[in-house]
Amino acid sequence: MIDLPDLAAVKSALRAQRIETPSWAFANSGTRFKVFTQAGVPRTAEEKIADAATVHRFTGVAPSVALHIPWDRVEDFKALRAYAEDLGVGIGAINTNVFQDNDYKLGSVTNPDPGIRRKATDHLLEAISIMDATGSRDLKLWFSDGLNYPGQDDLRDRQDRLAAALRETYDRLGDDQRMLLEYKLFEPAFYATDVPDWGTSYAHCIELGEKATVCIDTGHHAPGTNIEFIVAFLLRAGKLGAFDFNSRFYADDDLMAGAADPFQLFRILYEIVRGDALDPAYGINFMLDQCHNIEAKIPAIIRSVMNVQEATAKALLVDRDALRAAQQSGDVLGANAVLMDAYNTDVRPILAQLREDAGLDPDPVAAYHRSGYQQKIEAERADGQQAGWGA
Ligand code: PSV
Ligand code: MN
Ligand code: MN
Repeated sequence: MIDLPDLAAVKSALRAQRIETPSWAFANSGTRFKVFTQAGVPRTAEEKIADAATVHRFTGVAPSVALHIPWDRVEDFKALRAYAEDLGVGIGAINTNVFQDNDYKLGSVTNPDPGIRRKATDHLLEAISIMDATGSRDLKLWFSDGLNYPGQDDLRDRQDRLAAALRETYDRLGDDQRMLLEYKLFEPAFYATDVPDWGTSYAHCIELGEKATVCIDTGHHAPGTNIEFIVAFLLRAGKLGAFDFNSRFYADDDLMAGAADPFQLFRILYEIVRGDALDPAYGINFMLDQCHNIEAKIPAIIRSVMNVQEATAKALLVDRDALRAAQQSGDVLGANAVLMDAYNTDVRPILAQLREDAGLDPDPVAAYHRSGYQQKIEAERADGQQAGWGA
């Protein structure tokens, strides 16, 4: 018989949990081989926000949507914020894009050409002005900068250029604003990436100051990387700021969170629970960063939110007293069994009950399909240019 921790505490932690959805996941996307377009996909930033609000309406835990600039550029960001708030969601992280311009072939903020570095840094500064208008707290930076060939550029000079751009950007942040520095081992550069790993991101964040923290995109590591170790280390150092959740089988697959390896998601969330970092007041932004190339987008995002909730519920069910006792006494198998007991618990009834208590349908995907929203957007969005990755 498994000794479950206080269920009321588990439920209240799950009620407080927040997951941020990415505007671009509602748009058309694909691989470099083909983009399969879907009916009803948003044409504008407003329509992406409307879809994000729909995900929140059925899940109750996704009250903010991250934007990507320039994909979501509008004339009036204050009006966009008001539009989102009217629909019951807020605008979350502002993601910058210094990877889709011909000028950035040899890099953005690390480019050897100072004029191109200026252009890239100005984009980062402009993103902070957008945050001023949207009320966003988080500036999310990911750089595609890197090298394809040994000798192509000076590895160390590029770190100096990166540090200078980050410093200028950091110094422009307001009191309530933060910088999230995302890392990625490879792609589009293949020999060397300028922010390849958590250690590089962490070192720059330490140098910058307390408003700079690391963003872990779960798809950005070498196969077999122990991501929960990174989580534990960064939490201990007070430098974990955000997640980009998604699943991978091979590379940066951007599949639904919790689909490829739910056990890994559980282990990550156990470290979050262990570090008392689940509560939104702690400040971690739990975002999704996904692309739904062949599956229906809104149900896939609802499913992803549910997968994160399920992994969280299991993490909260770990009997931490029993785990500690087993660890202290060197009971290897006992300690492992405590963790596995929680992982193997079917938490779906707890989450269904939680939703019913909150006045939601216990099955958000089925409720979405019944709602008629999909038919409505397919009819309403039949004309015009659909938004896509890069549009
Ligand atoms: C890069 O692979 C990345 O994970 C960054 O977060 C980008 O902003 C995003 O994907 C674009 O989809
Ligand atoms: Mn990402
Ligand atoms: Mn990625």
